[in-house]
Amino acid sequence: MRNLMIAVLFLGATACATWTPVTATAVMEPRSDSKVHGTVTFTERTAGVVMVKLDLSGVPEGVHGFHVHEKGDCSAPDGTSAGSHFNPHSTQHAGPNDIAHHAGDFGNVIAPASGIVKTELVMGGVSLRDGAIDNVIGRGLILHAKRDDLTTQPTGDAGGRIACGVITLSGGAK
Ligand SMILES: [Cu+2]
Ligand SMILES: [Zn+2]
Repeated sequence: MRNLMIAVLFLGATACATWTPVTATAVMEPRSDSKVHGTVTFTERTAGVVMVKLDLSGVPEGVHGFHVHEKGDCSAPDGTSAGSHFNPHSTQHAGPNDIAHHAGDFGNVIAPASGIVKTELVMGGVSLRDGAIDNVIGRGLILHAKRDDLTTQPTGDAGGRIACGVITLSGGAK
């Protein structure tokens, strides 16, 4: 009975919410002598579900770890200024589909021989909203040289940082 009550309350809240989509952009710049350029756009239409659209070029063919890092600081030539993976819940490193993972663990992206990566990811457990503990606005977005093995702590052994951008609000928020 209690569960039913909670479900009804939740549905009511969802139906009443007036939700303006929030959008953000990270302009990705090359690091560690790479040639990666492009943009990544974030859209949150439903609370806690963020579409992440990559539009990159110059990416070496292969599989590359992709994460939100805690600091929105891309100043270092090797991208290390962005710090560790964004981890507001103090969990272990894993993949985005694992129940427990860093909020910033976006898994891997695959680059074809053309070096052009146009793909869209759907991420839960992150937000673009002011005041949310898992808000990624102002944090660093990093593309790595190697595959994230989704296991090795605390980085996934994804190697160097070949692109970095700061996630910046671009629309929808007050
Ligand atoms: Cu990373
Ligand atoms: Zn991680």
